[in-house]
Amino acid sequence: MQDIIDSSVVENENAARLTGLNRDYAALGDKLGRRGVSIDAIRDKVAAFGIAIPSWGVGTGGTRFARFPGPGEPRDIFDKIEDCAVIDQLTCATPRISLHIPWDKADPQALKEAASRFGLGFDAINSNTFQDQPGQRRSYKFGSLSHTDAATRQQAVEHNLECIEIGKAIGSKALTVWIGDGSNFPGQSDFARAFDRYLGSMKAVYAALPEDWRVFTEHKMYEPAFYSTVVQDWGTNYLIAKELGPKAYCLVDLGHHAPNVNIEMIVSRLIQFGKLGGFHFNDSKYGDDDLDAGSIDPYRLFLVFNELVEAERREAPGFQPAHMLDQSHNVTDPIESLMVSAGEVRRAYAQALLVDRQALAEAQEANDALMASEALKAAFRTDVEPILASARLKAGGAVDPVAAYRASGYRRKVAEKRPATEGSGGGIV
Ligand SMILES: [Mn+2]
Repeated sequence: MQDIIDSSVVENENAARLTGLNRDYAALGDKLGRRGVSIDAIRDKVAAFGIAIPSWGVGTGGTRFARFPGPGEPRDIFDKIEDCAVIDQLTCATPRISLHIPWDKADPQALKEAASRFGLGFDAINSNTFQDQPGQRRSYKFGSLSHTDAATRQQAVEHNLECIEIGKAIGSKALTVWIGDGSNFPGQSDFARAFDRYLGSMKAVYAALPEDWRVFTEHKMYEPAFYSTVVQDWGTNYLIAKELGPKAYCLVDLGHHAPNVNIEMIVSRLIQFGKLGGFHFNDSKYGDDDLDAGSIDPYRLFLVFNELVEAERREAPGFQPAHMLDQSHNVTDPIESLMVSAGEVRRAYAQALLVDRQALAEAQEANDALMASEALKAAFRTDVEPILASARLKAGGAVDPVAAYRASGYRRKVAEKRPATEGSGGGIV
């Protein structure tokens, strides 16, 4: 397996941090040991927790106002795969890439070879019927899978079928469908008829799924349509999964909810009824998926993971969620943001593993609200960084991925061979 960052850079950076890490790990291990928790067992679970990188995430994102690209932007999917390989080499947390079609369209064999050089595989494949592509016969301006015109719906269905074929060739096991369909004016769209048309289209997509595949539908409350969207919330998403059948699951993008919505409770409901397919992790202050995971509300991320760990512990039927980042890196180096974000997701997982579940259950049974809350807070307050760093080090990664990345000069080196990209125009990520 090929390394992109020179291993001597990583070794030097790690050597400078090794003594401190060992002391911190021993101190935390001692503290957890007094509670009957094995730090090594927690570290091994964290080390086995993988998060997929979306191919589009390694390019600088933007808004509809502007995009400000950085140096060395990836030119194509093969550059993106190399950037993803850097992230995985240093974090040892991101072994799979999630492709987006048609943005990443290339010879499937070449894609497989490029990824496997770095020990990477492919996660869910993403279809795109929210924008028009050059030469496309029919426009998605007024929708795709729910369009009033049958031929436009058929075109959108066929695109999803093509995504499944590409996915089969590269080893994906799931299709993620997010649509931009909706309306901007009250009365513009008949809610029920649009949803009927969407379900009809998705049934045709579902019928083409291979036996061992799953389809994830992703809800979003607004944008690009600003009055209504066809798949607006988890309730509609659940109806879709129920209508389609056992291979259909709901995908929860943390940013796609109204402010203050209790997302961890949605997660619990979907787990309880066997329809949680996976996540797009990110954070948001006002709306959508613009910010890095854990950057605004790490406690909420932890509360989501509290539900996931509980489901894992009780072996909830059908519980096999996919984990992916989906965020827009507008002002940072995307590689750095993705490394830090993968760490934040693992941090929430590690903290959730530390919840004293017996104490929590007892407090719940006794209606002791304060101690129930404290059971969660005690785990959340634990600084698990030594566990995360040790998991990376043991797997051959960097104790401090951002420091190793900066020391490597990777961005400067790729900027020499990748020409600067245009900064103007809106940036969809
Ligand atoms: Mn998403």
